[in-house]
Amino acid sequence: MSGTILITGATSGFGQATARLFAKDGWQVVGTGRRADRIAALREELGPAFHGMVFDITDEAAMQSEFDVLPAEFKDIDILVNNAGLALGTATAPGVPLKDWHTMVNTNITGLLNITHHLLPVLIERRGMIINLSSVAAHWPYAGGNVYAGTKAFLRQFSLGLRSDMHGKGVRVTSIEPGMCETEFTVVRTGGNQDASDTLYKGVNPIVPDDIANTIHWVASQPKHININSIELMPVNQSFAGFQVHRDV
Ligand code: NDP
Ligand code: 8X3
Repeated sequence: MSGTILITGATSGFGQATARLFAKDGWQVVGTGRRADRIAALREELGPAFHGMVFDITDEAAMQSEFDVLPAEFKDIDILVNNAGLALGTATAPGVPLKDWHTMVNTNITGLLNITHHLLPVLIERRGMIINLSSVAAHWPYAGGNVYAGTKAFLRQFSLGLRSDMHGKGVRVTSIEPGMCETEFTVVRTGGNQDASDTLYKGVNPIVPDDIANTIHWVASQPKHININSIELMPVNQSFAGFQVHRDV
């Protein structure tokens, strides 16, 4: 099976690994991101099967401009992977700058909605697929997760709602909900602190980007009568803790 896949956030982590895997498997790949140098490097690496789009996903006009010049051979998009996203900070709610909450909502929700809405007609026409990158944070609360976790819970529920709305149209929708995966995620979350990222993942044997790319590929490879609604996956070394209890004494 092959076709055309559009992956948001292809300049790093899950998105980059997914672009590489699908290109290797013979797909036409459209990859997006803000970092033009990374998009150019992917084009160099993957060749003419890759088309890059450089825009900030929160900027609807910039997104539209890139679609206006999308070459004909990349227009028939079969799969949208909504992957671009970020967490900012690990502080509890009172300590988080409001602008960080806005950035997470604008990126993980509003930007994702813009591109999804834009591509729904072609995805319906092609009886395509939408794969959304949610998170274990959608299910399992932790201190410091606040708005990031909220955006991922939105995405999980939005995926289920889209499934209902696509009823009878042959469009498949999947929510992928990973736990700890070592990418640039924690470097971004900590404002560029590579040491904090290295410390977080040390000894965890975390998920790696290729694991998520393989999961996305597996979802995309299912027969057309099967919809994978959601997949939650974690490193073996990450699990659950109990409730926290504060005593007023
Ligand atoms: P990375 O930081 O490695 O990659 C994030 C990608 O998102 C980059 O390509 C980045 O591109 C893109 N991106 C971020 N903000 C914007 C923006 N405003 N406009 C356009 N693109 C943007 O992280 P991951 O690969 O780990 O994360 C991918 C997704 O998976 C995210 O949605 C994340 O929430 C989710 N996730 C991650 C987990 C983890 O533990 N790593 C676990 C569960 C879910 P650029 O900077 O070039 O714009
Ligand atoms: C991020 C997953 O486990 O690092 O979406 O909070 S985790």
